[in-house]
Amino acid sequence: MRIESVRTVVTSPGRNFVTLRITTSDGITGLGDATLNGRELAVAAYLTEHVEPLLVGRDAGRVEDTWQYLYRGAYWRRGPVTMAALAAVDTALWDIKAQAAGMPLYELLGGASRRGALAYGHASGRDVPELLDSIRAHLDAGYRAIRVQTGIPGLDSVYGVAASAAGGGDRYDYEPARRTALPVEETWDTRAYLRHVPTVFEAVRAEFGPELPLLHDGHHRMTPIQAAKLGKSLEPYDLFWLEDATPGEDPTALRLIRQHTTTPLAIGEVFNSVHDYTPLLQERLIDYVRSAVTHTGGVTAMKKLLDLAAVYGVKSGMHGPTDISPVGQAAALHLDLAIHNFGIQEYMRHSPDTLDVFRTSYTFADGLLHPSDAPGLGVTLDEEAAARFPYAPAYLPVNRLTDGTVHDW
Ligand code: EZ4
Ligand code: CO
Repeated sequence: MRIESVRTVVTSPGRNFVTLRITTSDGITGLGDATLNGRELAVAAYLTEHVEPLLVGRDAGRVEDTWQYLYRGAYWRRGPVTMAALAAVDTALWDIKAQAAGMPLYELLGGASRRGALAYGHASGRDVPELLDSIRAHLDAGYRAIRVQTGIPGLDSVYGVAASAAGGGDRYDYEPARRTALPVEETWDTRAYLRHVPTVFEAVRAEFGPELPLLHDGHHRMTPIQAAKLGKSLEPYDLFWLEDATPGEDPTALRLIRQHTTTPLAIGEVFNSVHDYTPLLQERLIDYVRSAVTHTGGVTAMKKLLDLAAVYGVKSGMHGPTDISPVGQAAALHLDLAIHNFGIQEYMRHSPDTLDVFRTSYTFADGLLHPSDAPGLGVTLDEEAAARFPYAPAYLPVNRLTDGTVHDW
């Protein structure tokens, strides 16, 4: 079975997505997600100019060989653009292989290890009453684990807090993929954040009791000692994890946090290689791996990374915001179902327009996601619908401290 044609599809049903479509001589079509939020066209150009011509005519069944060919063969390896492009090729080839076998992908990865993947949703509120409403709405929508993000007194807009959290819907609207030529700027104050967050968790535990798994995302904004302090002050509220406490580039930061707190740590949504994790795993500095299939070289690379994590007792917690396309989300769900060291899966519902372009078969019931038993990934791309939503530049916000200094967002 040869690769006959390859196409990179950029579509924007509410937000931008980059999808690789590979078609074989047998007429099977495989899909891979290559979306890199705010830098979409860099990946699209990498695929169109430097990957598509290398794929046509290759044996579609040689997944590992193609991965190595594109990774080692590029000489310039790693990095978010390269690894997202490679992820899309790899995922599309797995999709094809599983469809050719007539099986859902998770069967090729070893078969199901569980009934479904525990999902967590994103509750948020500008203040505590709004947050508690949002948590209730998520529980009503079926979530059995909840990420808690909150407004900070004195700050206008804060990462993770829906602008219209009133009513507590579980639809994403807080990370505006705003169709503007320039990123929006926000103001940040870490000391105000550190004072406020423990009071919020105290209120949430008082309302919902000790059992509900609660998560929180620090979004790379703290210094190591600030993160250590937050982890310690949140210990009474028994978090499932504290995510991205410090910027991802510095593994030694985690060492310092770990010396001070038993709050479990998750990191890695901006990582793109197993090599970003090796010191963190070997020194037992983290508890959850946050990478996405989409940003870490595909199913092949994620499986190897999670197998290495398993050696150190570290579990998966794959990134699943709405800037991972339904194709990337489905790929994650097949891995979630198959691996032994599954931890939790992030899940934000995509918009109706997105789900018109990407026809999914995965299900969410009783707090658990399941990729479905459709052959392959179980997602198809409606290219006519995709063409109705042309690309528009959109950026994540940029942060500044109150004195104007640029800060991590
Ligand atoms: O900000 O995916 O845990 N989830 C996150 C996300 C990221 C976005 C960036 O594109 O941190 O909401
Ligand atoms: Co995050």
